[in-house]
Amino acid sequence: MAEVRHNWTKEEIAEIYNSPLMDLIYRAATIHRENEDYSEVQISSLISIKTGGCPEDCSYCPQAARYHTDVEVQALMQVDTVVSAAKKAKEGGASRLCMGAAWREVRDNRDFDRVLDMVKAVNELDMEVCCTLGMLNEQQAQRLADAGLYAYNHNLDTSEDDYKRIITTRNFDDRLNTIENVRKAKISVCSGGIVGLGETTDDRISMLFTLSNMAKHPESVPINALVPVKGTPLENQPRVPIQDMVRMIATTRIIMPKSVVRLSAGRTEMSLSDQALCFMAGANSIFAGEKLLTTPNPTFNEDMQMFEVLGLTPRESFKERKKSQAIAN
Ligand code: SAM
Ligand code: DTB
Ligand code: SF4
Repeated sequence: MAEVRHNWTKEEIAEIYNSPLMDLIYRAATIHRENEDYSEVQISSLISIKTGGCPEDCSYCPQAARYHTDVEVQALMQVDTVVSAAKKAKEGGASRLCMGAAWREVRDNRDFDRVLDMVKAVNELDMEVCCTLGMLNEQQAQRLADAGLYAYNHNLDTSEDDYKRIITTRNFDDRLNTIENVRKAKISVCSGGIVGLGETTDDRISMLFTLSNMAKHPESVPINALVPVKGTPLENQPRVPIQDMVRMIATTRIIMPKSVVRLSAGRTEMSLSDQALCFMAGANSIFAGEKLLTTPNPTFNEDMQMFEVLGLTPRESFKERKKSQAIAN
């Protein structure tokens, strides 16, 4: 059984990342197959509950107010709309609903109260509820936990050194603080990054170093391929070669063997065989549904056909919690 380590060095991670591709995939696949449910893929559905008009300057993001993109600003959704979308996602096979808001941070106002109501309502549908709302303080994380939030997504996106090139309106430590607040409230942590921002291999390794040296690894690690959007500073970035995605996913699987690794944004540009390589390399989660937050994603039907071809099955909700309860009883 692969040991869960929290003391990986950058040199060790670099050696894994740079190993011959076939060896790397084989090693990651071997570790992944030690997990009893290796053919199960966790399906999350994304919903943008508040779109665009964000004050931050994340250079990849179509929702930043300062860039001129085609994204239309939309105020916070009503609870009913979110509940209908959640029901539809559940029927399509999603076990988790992730609600995203184009906010820099959560404020203690009526909008936050409404998000708490959304969390309660989706929880009642027996779905894992996830939010990604920007920065949180300890009290806000606790209020989300009390409402029944299962997971919180807050990505590092790139390395500490590269951070200022990508975002200037907050710093890397702000990100780590929010993750710490989420941990303190005992909410499951979802944190990963983006490949294709123009970062170096060292930046990728350094980001994985930060994640894998956390006292507890994030339960989910999303690996996004940049979706270059017209109007953002990164609009002309070339698409990430598939081997880079595979290297990132395999390295993540090897150094965080028990985490769920999510093949996240960028799947519309990937063939079935590209994605098969990612699953072989240890990816065991996807975002499903025809839209991510503002950009396209494969449809549920396309994904179900892919699962059929690859012999993969959707994972039921609350599996981790059920597993630990079974052990405790
Ligand atoms: N505003 C909150 C925040 O930044 O934490 C939550 C929403 S934000 C859109 C969530 C994540 O989406 C970002 O951290 C980033 O990793 C990812 N993302 C945004 N735009 C992207 C793009 N064009 N391509 C790939 N990933 C992207
Ligand atoms: C994550 O790691 N990727 C998702 C989710 N967490 C919130 C977001 C991807 C966004 C891609 C660009 C868009 O659709 O706006
Ligand atoms: Fe705002 Fe989040 Fe987009 Fe950054 S990534 S501009 S914080 S919505």
